[in-house]
Amino acid sequence: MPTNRTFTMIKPDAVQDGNSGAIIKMIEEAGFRIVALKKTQLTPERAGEFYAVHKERPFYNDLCKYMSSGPIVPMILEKDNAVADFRTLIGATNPANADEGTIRKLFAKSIEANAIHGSDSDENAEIEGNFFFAHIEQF
Ligand code: DGI
Repeated sequence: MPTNRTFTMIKPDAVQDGNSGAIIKMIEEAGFRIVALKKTQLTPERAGEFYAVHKERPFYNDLCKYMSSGPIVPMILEKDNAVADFRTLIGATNPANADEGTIRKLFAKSIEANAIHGSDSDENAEIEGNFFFAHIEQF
């Protein structure tokens, strides 16, 4: 049974461009409740840990560099069917393929600087949320 939480982070390009507020507004208007939220910055090492699953991919080093290049806004979100509905709201990884009205279509610059992350499974949502937030911050 799908859990009702997912994890997201607004990525450095979108934070830098001043789009955090507009993105959070879209998330709340889509019916997600914010369970946890902060502004922080990853070191390249911590970005590498977060994206360890992509270690063998050719874009891994660039991704870690990019994800540690500026502040990010990680969040835990709650809604029925959260993981799948949030992936629909953000759109395809490559903004060129993202549907109209999705967050990536509106705010992403490239396949790498694609504005926002969304967990791809309930299991990863839990792991990723715990990567950024202590249990007492998740309510
Ligand atoms: O779950 P997604 O974020 O949509 O995509 P993913 O889990 O396949 O990849 C994680 C991030 O890695 C993605 O948001 C941006 C980056 N990425 C994925 N594929 C490529 C990529 N970056 C580059 N430069 N080239 C790629 O082909």
